[in-house]
Amino acid sequence: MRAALVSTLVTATTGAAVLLATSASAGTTLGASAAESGRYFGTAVAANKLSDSTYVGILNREFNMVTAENEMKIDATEPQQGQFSYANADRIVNHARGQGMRVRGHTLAWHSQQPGWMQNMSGTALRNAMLNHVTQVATYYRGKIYAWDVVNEAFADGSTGARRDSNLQRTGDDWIEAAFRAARAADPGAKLCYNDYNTDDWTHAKTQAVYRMVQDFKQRGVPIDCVGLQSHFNSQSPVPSNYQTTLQNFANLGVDVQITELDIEGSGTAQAQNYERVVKACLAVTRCTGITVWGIRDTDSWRSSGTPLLFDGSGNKKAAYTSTLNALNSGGSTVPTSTTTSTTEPTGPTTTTTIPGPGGCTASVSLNSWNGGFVATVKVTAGSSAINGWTVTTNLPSGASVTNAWNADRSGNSGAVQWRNVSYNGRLAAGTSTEFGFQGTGSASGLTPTCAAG
Ligand code: G2I
Repeated sequence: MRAALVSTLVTATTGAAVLLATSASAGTTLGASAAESGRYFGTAVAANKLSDSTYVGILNREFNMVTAENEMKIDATEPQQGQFSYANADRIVNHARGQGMRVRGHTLAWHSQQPGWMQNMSGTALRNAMLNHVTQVATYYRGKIYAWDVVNEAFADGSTGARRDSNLQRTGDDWIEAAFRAARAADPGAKLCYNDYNTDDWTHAKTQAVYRMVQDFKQRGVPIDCVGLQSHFNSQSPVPSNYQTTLQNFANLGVDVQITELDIEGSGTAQAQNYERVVKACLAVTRCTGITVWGIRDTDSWRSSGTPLLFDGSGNKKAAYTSTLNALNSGGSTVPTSTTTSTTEPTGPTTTTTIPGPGGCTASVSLNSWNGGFVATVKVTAGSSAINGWTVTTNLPSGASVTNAWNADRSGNSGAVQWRNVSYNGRLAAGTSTEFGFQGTGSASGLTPTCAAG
């Protein structure tokens, strides 16, 4: 009798241990779950809500990427020509980075939310003002932005596949590529995205037109690294059945794909199922690198009456939250540890190497090289245990030296250069990653970083 009881207890204990092990392998927040396949999960943030403790509590707990909802737009950052204003954007960027979150920059060139002085400009003066804006803002935030929405919403809706008419478009068709070139020169370590809405259905003329532009940019060496699909869905604009096809077709052009402003109007099970479909479509596409929802609580949304987000007005998780988390935990393709970004003047293939380090982390590098210079993006990934800090060593070939760097402290600038985490990116949960980068002169081909934890 006594023996039987002990045996039952052991069985129960074993069962509990198995359950714990199962739940420990799945993330319990959106950000952690997305990170398990190398992706991020982000949200739009409004600076004036950073004093709302419910809002900030959810933000810090759930998300690992942030987009300023309005604070980095042209009217906010250059309200008077030549006078730049970053206070509200800085509040968001500093909050995000202080929490170890990354930042998407939204947006450098757009027909909307232009300050009055720009709305009234045209021709060469406007083109130059736009390029100066791109250069100034991207330079100010250089090294702090994961991806820029360089150009936003430049194509017309409807069946024409034409560019949207705007003062920027009237400066000449090449305004988009000029903006991308200026952004690359100003912030060479950031991914550069084209971002738009109504580009989710593969059969739509607008989707096809954006696709052709990206294809053309890739063929001609215009620097573009990613396409953002805003993905604002409701009953007039539902999640299309070919959504995954659209994501995959853009990715096949050699760019990353990001879902940049997701919201889906509705409620209950129907809304939850739509979120699940969108998340699963991204997870199925290797180069779909992350998802951002356009706000935290329904009451924070630009379409609040449609209750399109993952938390209700009180900050409670909705059914859509649960289906999103479960979908993120259901697996899917893993984002490659390194992605290649384009350069204006490529001189050879990008080199990517992964070498396991001695203690608990690995590092891989993605190089953008041109004649006489390079930008290296290094990805540091924790092994099967969490780490509290890391040191990466890069042995630069002779003649190469580092000119500037971001997201890591450096010792040395040639030969064996050591890189140490900074305050906000040393702690990495098991299997998660962070990136730092540096720019240099000479050639860094064949770079093989090693990583040590601690
Ligand atoms: O419209 C939804 C999004 C479509 N894609 C580009 C995004 O940048 C855009 O975001 C929205 C913001 O969510 C709104 O918050 O962009 C709107 C403006 O185009 C933003 O609305 C503006 C209001 O129009 C202004 O009256 C207000 O002063 O928000 C401003 C700040 O609250």
